[in-house]
Amino acid sequence: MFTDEKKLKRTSKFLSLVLRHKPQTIAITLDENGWTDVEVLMKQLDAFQHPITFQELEFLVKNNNKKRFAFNEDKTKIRANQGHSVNVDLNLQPITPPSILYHGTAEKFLNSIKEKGLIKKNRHHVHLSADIETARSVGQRHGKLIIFEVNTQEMMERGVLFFKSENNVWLTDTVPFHFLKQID
Ligand code: HQG
Repeated sequence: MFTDEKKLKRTSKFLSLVLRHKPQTIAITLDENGWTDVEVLMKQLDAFQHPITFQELEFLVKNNNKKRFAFNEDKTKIRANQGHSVNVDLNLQPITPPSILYHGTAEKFLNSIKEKGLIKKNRHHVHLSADIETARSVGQRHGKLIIFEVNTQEMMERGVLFFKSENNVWLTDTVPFHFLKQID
């Protein structure tokens, strides 16, 4: 099956691109909740030089290191669990987060974050994690790492809403700077 780790990673990245950002790359569409038809997806992946069998797709959904994708119940549809820039409604329900969450980012963004807080840029939400390790790996992608502790307790008390994606990424709209404490 997917013994080739490199192919797995490459396909996962490509799926992230088409299921979160640019479905038009392979001429597919996402419905308002982000779902796309599995058969059509496979046909188009094939047509655009990223062939994948259904068994491989199942393997990828199940074993993806961040559980980035999900099937519907009968596995006729698939979507990304979070991270979209296209306008989809994932029907996320507000939920109470732990009293502290973390956000890893790069030092080069610090001045702008001081000014504007954490903003979502292209994505639907600011992404936060329950553990420092995740924050570390997310932040390192952008440059010299800094890590913030987010005072979610106080944000909650002020009525800010939090959501959690299927794959346990904590999401919120913005985080004003005064709720952040740099810890690393
Ligand atoms: C930064 C991965 C300047 C923000 C991860 C981040 C995550 C600001 C970058 C998911 C800013 C945006 C998302 C401000 C925030 N001024 N920079 N005011 N506010 N930033 O990639 O959180 O692998 O859109 O700190 O696991 O790094 O794709 O967000 O550094 O869950 O599945 O702007 O992506 O998941 O970068 O990562 P991103 P992120 P996947």
